[in-house]
Amino acid sequence: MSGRSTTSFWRNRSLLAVVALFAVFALVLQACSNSGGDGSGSSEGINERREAAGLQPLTDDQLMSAGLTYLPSGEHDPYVMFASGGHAGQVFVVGVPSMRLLKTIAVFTPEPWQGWGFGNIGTEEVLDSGNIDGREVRWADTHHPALSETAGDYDGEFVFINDKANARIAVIDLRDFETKQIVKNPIAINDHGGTFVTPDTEWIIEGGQYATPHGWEYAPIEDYETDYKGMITVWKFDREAGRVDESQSFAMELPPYWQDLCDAGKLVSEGWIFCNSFNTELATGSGEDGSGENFEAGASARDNDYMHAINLDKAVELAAAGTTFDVNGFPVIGLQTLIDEGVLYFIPEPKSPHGVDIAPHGDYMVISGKLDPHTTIYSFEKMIAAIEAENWVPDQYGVPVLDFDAVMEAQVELGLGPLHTQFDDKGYAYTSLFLDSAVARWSLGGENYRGDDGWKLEGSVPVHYNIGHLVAPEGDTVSPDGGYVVALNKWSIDRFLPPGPLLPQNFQLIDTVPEPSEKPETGGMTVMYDMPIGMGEPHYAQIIKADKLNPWTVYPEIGFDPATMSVDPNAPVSGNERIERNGNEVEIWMTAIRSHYTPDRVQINQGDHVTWHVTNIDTSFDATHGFSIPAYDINLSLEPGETATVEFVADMDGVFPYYCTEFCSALHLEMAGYFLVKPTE
Ligand code: RUQ
Ligand code: CUA
Repeated sequence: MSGRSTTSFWRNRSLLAVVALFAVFALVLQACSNSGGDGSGSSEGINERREAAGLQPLTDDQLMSAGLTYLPSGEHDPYVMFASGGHAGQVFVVGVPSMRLLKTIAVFTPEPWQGWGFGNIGTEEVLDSGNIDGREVRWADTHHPALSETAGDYDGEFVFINDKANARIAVIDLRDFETKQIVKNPIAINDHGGTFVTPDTEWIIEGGQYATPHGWEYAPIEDYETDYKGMITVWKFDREAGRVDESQSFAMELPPYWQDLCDAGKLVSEGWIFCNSFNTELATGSGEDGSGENFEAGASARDNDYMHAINLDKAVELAAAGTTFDVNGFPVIGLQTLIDEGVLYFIPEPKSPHGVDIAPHGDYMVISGKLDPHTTIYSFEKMIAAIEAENWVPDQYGVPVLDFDAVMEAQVELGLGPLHTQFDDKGYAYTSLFLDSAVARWSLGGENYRGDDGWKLEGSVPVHYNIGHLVAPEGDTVSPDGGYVVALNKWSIDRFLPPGPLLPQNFQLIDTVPEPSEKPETGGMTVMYDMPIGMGEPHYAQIIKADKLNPWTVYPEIGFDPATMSVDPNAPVSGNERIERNGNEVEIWMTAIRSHYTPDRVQINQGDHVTWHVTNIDTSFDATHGFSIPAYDINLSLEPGETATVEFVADMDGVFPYYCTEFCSALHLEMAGYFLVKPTE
């Protein structure tokens, strides 16, 4: 926070950056000319080698990009990006600036490498908690990861993520990068504006999307205006327990507009949340008979939709006082109560908006309308003044709509299809332009940012192609870092060898260190690196300083159960391995260590009910063991110290060799056992 209040500070910082960049250039040039003789290490030498390998020669700019993104073996990235996995239902962990995929965290979807959902009852229970009315749902459309925050800054303790398709949210503990909880929203069947956290992670926001009747009960579409409902749910997060506390969470009933992205206020605006919306037209589609307009046209007819500004502090009081009604046993504050108690206000926002992003000081709300070339910046202070002056007219549901001109601070024309915005440490903002396939860099005005120099476009850089979100290091916190932007592109078209007609998505790393004046054609920005993602379409991402993460490399004690994050007193440990039989009940306590299981032969009878506990008693870095049983669909991944249990009825007779799926030692192939199921007849 310190020192970010004066523009002269920014100018000095910019000057420093220019000087530093020139120094780097000078070094590169010097290195090139020094070693030009024998060719090795120079751009000439590199290009000779490239040509021989059938690659294109590099320009000096490209050589610079390569040098700024390459990490020699063993060097770690200074930043880590958590990216949604889209309809893969997972979360990707990527090093920045190397853009190397470090892990895919299994969340809503079974994933065998991590042994997620293949018999380990700890993981099955987490997945089952996301079942809907007793039905197993084993995919998700993850959209917006949110790192936990302390005082508005990422603290590296947890990541949350929503499932747009089924309105669920998940909690991932960053001590072991494992999912601990999935919560199904009891009133909505889909969501979008989640997850976003309040500055101290007391609340996790989940905004709705396609309105349905509460509890997704049937109601005729003709009754859309009265029976269909929008919603925002706020989940109470219990940091101590590392879990959402459903008993203290609640929702708000909203008009059946399609709520979209949300963001939490911070600093001056702490205690408020903001969500944009579309389909204030109340379009209901065209139907079989072709009457009515399809959603594409119907939901974008009006010039304005409504940003929802919600006084969260007041809503929390109302919920605590029980001023709610029940939907599926979940408390909901009614729309009329929200209006009467001054909790909910609307602010007109340009045509078909997408994304609301709160500036680092909490003073501005930035909205972009997909069908408007401007980004619109609203002042929180002006919003409060308009509320106090009752400068509003009610909408069709009686919600006060604040006067646009009274609340708007500035509009900056950026280009076509502006979507999402991130911030840096120099008072610049970056907005994705979907239709232009570009990233625009612009300057925030006002005393907290670039003063009189602000509210103007600095330039744009083309990206490839169809950018959705973009992300900058700590770029949505109270103290963004700057230096990079990652464009999360929906299409890659010709960027990579086509692996069939389903093409990878494309993450592009952009250098934002140079000032706009140094490279006016692109506002100072350069695309440095392309990273294909051959999995679900990622939406949002967040980038945290790597040194804020402090994960375990082995579990703290032998017999540790990740489901409870504590030692399981019943865990097998060295010396107590055994098989106990009690009629049809067979219970096995087994240990795994390089390179054997104890016991390595288990004989039972067909039809026995088996409870099989396994502990990895290895305690060294990276000494993971697997445990797989063929045909029974069982596969565990046991990190050092971890214990897990599988439970099943051995209804198939036969001989089933079990083995370790991780190449853990020279005698890994010998890390096996026989599971013999003797037929009953
Ligand atoms: S989305 S491309 Cu956040 Cu789900 Cu905007
Ligand atoms: Cu343990 Cu292979």
